Amino acid sequence: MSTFLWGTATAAYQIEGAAAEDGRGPSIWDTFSHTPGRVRDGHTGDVACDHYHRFAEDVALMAGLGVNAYRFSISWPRVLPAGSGAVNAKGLDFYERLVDTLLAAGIAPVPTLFHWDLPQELEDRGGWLNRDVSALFADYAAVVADRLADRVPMWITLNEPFVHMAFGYGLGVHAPGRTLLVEALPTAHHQLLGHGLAVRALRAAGAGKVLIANNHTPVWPASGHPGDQVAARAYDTLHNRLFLDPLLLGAYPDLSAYGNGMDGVRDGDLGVISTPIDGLGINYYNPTRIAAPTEDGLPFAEAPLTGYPTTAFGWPVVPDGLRELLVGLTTRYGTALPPLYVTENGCSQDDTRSPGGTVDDPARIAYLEGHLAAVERARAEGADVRGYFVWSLLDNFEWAEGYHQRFGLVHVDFATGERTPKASYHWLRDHLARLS
Ligand code: PNW
Repeated sequence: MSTFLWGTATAAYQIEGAAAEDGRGPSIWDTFSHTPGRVRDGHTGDVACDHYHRFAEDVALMAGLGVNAYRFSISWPRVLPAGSGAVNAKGLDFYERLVDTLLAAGIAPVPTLFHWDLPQELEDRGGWLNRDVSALFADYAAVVADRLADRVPMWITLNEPFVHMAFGYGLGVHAPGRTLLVEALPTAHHQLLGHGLAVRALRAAGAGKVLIANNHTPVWPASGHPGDQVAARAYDTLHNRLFLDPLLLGAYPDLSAYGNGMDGVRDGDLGVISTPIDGLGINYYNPTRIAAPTEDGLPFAEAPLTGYPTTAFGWPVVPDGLRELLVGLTTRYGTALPPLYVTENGCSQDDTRSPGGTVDDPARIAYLEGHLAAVERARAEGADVRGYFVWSLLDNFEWAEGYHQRFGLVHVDFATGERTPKASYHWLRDHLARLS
């Protein structure tokens, strides 16, 4: 797989639906979305895009787009309904059907093993605050690899352990809805430990390449004032270094801005976490502007980043931030940095289907054009970027926003499940055709 990977990305809970079908167990996102007040308008992933039943149509859409890779995620509770113990063969069968359909279409399957849908039973045992979950994650990785390692060329262990820690355990805006602030830090260590153990389990099962997909951001101090500079460094430590230094350098960064730092690190853990990987997945959405804290609690405050176009989410559109990030990581980590893959990049827009059945999304085309050019500039400046995956193939369940944020290249009518390729889909198809 030395050719550049062009793909789209999705995640199980966001698209599959079939939440209670074929033996799938509940995850923390089922619990969270069914708790009133947690997700906008009470939306849930019960049906979502019904991809569980419509996956063949979705693979055909990707084939029509001309991509050579697909990043999806495997639902842990579909494979192991209680998180550990009994294997649900029907769950594995589904992913085997998906993988075989992709391969028949000439599309490389790139599964992510954990995209936030922890089996509820493991949350009941403390979730990622419980160190035991790290080893159970590796056991689950081995179960999936036993079935699929012969056909899957590239694996991703975790999706965005930073966002899962910060939103799920720190701020409570994602499942499992805990509000622990800095007390959430052990979930970083346990996720990273789970990653390292899973890398080893995957290799033992004969898996191909193994990556992790991190969410990273360029951190911009709000001003030159020392307080803002110090806060920006503290934020960079939490969002970027905490999830890369242990992986690539075998050591945690200085976490003294976060109280007692990292509890619960045992001898040998960092050796496991820094097990070599074959690539680093980068999910990029926007830079982050940081100012000195205004109240007690965290050592930084997020400041608005104005003067840029915004997505429907209100996120600033800053394509050059992707170049800055890719080149900045290359400079920071040097030879310790494995090849880079942009595993997510995209935007939500208020896309509507016209009576004629078309979906015009010029802002998404401009977004993609800008960010693809930024990847090219990064490569010209020495960043070893080997792939780019658009978030997302389909409009889908956007976590706490429910179905309100549409990120897809393909429009989904959630009442009927009908798929309509947007203008951006046709644009990307033509763009990829020109490259080959
Ligand atoms: C990612 N932030 O989440 C996830 O991997 C996807 O599942 C999600 O649909 C996509 O980005 C769009 O939100 C993020 O606020 C959530 O920095 C929040 C942030 C970044 C990424």
